[in-house]
Amino acid sequence: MFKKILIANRGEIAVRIITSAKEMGIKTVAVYSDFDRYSLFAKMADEAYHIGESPSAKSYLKAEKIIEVAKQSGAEAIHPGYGFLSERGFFAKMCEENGLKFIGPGYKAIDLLGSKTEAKILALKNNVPVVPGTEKPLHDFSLIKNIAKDIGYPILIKASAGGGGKGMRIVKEEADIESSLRMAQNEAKSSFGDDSVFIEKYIESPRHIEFQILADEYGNVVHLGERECSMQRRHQKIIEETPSVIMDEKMRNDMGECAKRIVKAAGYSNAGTVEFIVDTNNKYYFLEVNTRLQVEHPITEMRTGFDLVREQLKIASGEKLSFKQEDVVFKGHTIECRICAEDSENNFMPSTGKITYMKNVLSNGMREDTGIEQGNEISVYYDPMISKLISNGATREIAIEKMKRALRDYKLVGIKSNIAFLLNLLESEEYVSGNYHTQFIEKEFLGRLSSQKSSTDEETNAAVALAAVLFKEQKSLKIIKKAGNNSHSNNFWSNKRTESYR
Ligand code: MV4
Repeated sequence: MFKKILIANRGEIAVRIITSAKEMGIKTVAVYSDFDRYSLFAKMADEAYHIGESPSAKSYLKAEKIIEVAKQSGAEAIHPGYGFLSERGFFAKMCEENGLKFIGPGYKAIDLLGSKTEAKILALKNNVPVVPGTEKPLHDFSLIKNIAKDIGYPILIKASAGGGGKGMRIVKEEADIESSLRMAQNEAKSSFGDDSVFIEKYIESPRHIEFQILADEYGNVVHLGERECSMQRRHQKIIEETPSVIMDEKMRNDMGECAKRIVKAAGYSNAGTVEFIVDTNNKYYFLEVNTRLQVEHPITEMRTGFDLVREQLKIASGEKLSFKQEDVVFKGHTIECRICAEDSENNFMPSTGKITYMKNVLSNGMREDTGIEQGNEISVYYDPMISKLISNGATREIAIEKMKRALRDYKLVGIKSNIAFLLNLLESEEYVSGNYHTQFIEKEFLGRLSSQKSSTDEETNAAVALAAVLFKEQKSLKIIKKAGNNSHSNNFWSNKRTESYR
C-alpha cells in the first residue's frame, strides 16, 4: 500500500479522500489555491502546498505544478477526486510518465471512454443495448438527414466529444434539422474543439440510472448496484437514491452485467460509473462511462458497506479485489441530497458570501460529507455545493423521513440555500411515489412551485428561530467558559505541516 498520496482536489471530496487515507495509515498531501488557504481539507492533510491563485485554471487545473508538488513531497500516487483533472487522459499519462500512480483507470481507458461514439461502438460490440442511431461521428448533412428519416423524429443530435448535455439538440421535425445541426456543430466546436456529432432517437422523459463498478488490474470486475439520479435540473443532480424504485433483481443483474462487460472490454481498472437512460417502458440504453469517483458515491457506500475510496486505493496499489459479485449484499434504502448555495426562488442564482452560522444535528445513522466550516466563504470560483446529506433507512419511507428531519434541522446563515427546495421536492407526490424522471423538475415541478405562495413568512420564522438558537448557544458557551474548559487547542486536526496557518 502507498505510504503517502497527494489529493489533487479541494472541498468535500478532498476531505473524503483524506479521511479514508488516514484510516489506512496513509499520509496525505493537499494542494490549495489562494482561496483555500484555510479550508478544512488543507488543514486536515498532513502536508499542504500552495499551488496558485483562486481560479481553477491557475491552481487545481495546473497539471505540471501538481506533479511537481507530488514529487517534491514524496507522494507515490495522486487521487484526482471528481471534476478538475479527474477525467483528463493527459493527466493520468503525465502521472505515469513521472513515476506517480494515478488513482483511477489508465489513460487509454479514460481516452477511449471519453469519446461517446467510441464508447457506443464498444457497447454495441459487447451486446450492451444503445439508443438507436449512429455510432460513427458524422459531418455530411444529406447523410444525416437520411439517417434521421430512418430513425424517425424526434431525434437528438449529440457531440462526439461531449457529455453532460453540452452540444445536444432535440430536433422535432425534418424542417429544423439543418439549423439544429449547425448549432450543435458550432457548440461542439467551441466547447470541445471537435465539431463531429452523432444522432440518436430522442428518448422522452427518461430516467437516469447508473451502476457503480469496481475493477482491479487483473480483469476482475464487480458492480455495486445502481443509483437513481433522475432528480436533476440542467444536468445537475439534486437528489440521488439507491435502490431505484423501478429496479427488480433481474433488471439489476442484467444492467449490472452490461456495465461489467463494457468496462472489461475497455481494459478498465479502479472505480467507475456506467450510465444508462431508461425509457417509460423500462427499456434501458447505455449512455456513457464516467471514469472517476462520483459525487453521489456515498449512497452506494451506505447500501453496500464498502468504502469506495479505500477500494480505489487498494486497486491502485496493485491489490486484487478481495470479494466477488456474490459477496455484494444490498441493505436498506439510501438517499443523498446536495445542499447548494443558491437562491432557488430566484432562478437558482448562485448565492455567495460568508456562512456566518452552520450547524447540522446529525445522529441516527445520517451521514454528512462536507468540506465547509462555519465562517467559510462561498465564492464564485468553485462549485456551489456546501454539503451532501445522506440518509439510510430500512425502507424508502424511513430514509425519506430521516432526510426531511435532517434538512429541517440544518442551520445555515449568511447565504441562501436550496434546503427549502429539497424539502419541497421530497414532499412532491412524484418523489414520494417514485414516479419521476429527468425532466420532472423543469417540465412539471418548477411551474407548480411558482404558482404557490412565496415562503417569505417561513423565512422570517426561520430567522426568528435561529436567533433563539444562537442566544441559547451563547448562554451555554458562557457556562463552559466559567467551568474553565477552554484548554483544547483549536488545532485539533493535525500536526506536521509545511506551512503554518495562523
Ligand atoms: C439522451 C436523452 C434522450 N434521448 N439521449 C444528457 C447528458 C448526456 N450524458 C446524455 N443525456 C441525454 N441523452 C437520447 N437518445 C436524454 C438525455 C438527458 C439526460 C440524461 C441523463 C440525465 C439527465 C438528463 C437530462 C436531460 C437529458
